[in-house]
Amino acid sequence: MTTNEYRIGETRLVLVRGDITEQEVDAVVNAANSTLMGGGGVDGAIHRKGGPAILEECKEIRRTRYPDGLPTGEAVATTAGDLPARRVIHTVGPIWRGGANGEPELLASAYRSSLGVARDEGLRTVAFPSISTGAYGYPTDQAAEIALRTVKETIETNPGVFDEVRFVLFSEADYETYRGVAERLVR
Ligand code: AR6
Repeated sequence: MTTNEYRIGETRLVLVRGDITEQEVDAVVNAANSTLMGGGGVDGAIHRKGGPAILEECKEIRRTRYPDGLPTGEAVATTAGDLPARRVIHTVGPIWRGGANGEPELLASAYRSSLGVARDEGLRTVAFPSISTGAYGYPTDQAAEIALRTVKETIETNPGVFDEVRFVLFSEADYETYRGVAERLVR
């Protein structure tokens, strides 16, 4: 298996090439949209493999907490249904519109909020996909820079909270992009 491991204090930062739905972790993060009603890419795979219990809980969250949808950059947790993870943390990354419309801050917020939900629920191992770089069109090199910098900062400001934060990259090219940034930022 293709994998690279780094250390930030007591926390492992791991890059793996693989499928987010197969991760045996406390929480997998879903690259969702504001409706929380499912979609393609990571979102489609999570709902398909996790089964209907996830959508049922998303509907309840919409009804009770977010009638207008989950805002970009925020995160909520549900059951992971039939997935090997314990929980799914749904977050919404920004749609790329050229980069001058708050995209970097919103993407950082999606990572920070997801780790905040994990911390609040005591979820110590968390797996992320590359948020916003599929259907939402965020350039992968720029997204990797924000993802890794934000996760590193969040781990550093929350010592002892996370055992492992894992990035699960679907393609070899994405994996190499994240690895190149990690070698510079985390090494
Ligand atoms: N495991 C890991 N990574 C994956 C998987 C998987 N099973 N499937 C795709 N990727 P995307 P976004 C990669 O489009 O850009 C949905 O319709 C993919 O190659 O899933 O945040 C939602 O409902 C890419 O590198 O998320 C939203 O409407 C990365 O995951 C919208 O797409 C993210 O691609 C969100 O778009």
